[in-house]
Amino acid sequence: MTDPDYAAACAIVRGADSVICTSHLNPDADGIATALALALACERLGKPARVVLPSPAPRLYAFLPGFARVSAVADVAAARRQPPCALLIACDCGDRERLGAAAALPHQRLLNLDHHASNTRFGDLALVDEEACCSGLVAARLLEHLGVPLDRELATLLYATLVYDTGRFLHPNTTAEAFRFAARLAEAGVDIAAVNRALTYTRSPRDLGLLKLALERLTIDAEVPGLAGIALTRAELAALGEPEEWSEIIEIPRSLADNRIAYLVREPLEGAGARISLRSVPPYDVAAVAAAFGGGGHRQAAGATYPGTAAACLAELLPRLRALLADARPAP
Ligand SMILES: [Mn+2]
Repeated sequence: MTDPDYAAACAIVRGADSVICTSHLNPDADGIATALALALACERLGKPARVVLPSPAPRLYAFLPGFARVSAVADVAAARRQPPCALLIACDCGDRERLGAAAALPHQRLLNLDHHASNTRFGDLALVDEEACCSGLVAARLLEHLGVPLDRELATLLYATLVYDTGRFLHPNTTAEAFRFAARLAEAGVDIAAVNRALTYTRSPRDLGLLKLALERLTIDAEVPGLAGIALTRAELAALGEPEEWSEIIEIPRSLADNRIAYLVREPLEGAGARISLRSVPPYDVAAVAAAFGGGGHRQAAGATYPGTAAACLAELLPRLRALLADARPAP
């Protein structure tokens, strides 16, 4: 792991006369708000900047400053038709494939700004800080190098990335640095309670219907303590429709006392296969399990896509998770 080269990233941004900021497929608050913050900062530097995502941004993030400017490209052809830019900045995206159609946006150079340990270092420059609790913190450090001061709008965007990626200051990435970052953002004028409300009280009646279904499908593993999860089939989801955001469903198994690994396996309504989401407490490295399925992520939060049904996926996934729980010994 090499130290992130902020000076080099700064030079790339300074040298670009137009910028597009993007993020991964099914972007979350860290990806969207980091992209918005960087676009806003580029404009403060006098550069035209756009935010173009590979899939639509969930409406629940409409409170983010500048959200109305976010657009999405439906496919590679639509991406190729976009006006070209000098610099494409990929935010919070661990590998090129996760950029989806956004990888086809016409650009001269690609800056990969991220904090995933599994980042493949794609692009002309990889500004990857594995120690950072969120991509927003990497963006904040880049803004410092660029000499863009934190105003209320920028700070609100960055605070949203921090609250989201730390699970409201709950996950192991909630470090002293995370709190220092929060304090700086609060001092810049963020309405902390308003952002927390906007990121927390977001459920629609359909979301609650899905929570009900997920609770009914909760399985506490009979073989290994500390393992629990939920599997949802396409047929089960068809009546409800997919939520904009899946992240709270896996919180159900995770919320069990003494849970060590939580999983969610779901068949998407559109397309084949099943999506795997994994969460763990240290020292259990679920990124390694996700990697075995061609995915990636963080040691304590990772995901992958499986080519078969949810049932077939569980048949392969559960033995691996049980083995991980049996093998790993907590650090002394
Ligand atoms: Mn992130």
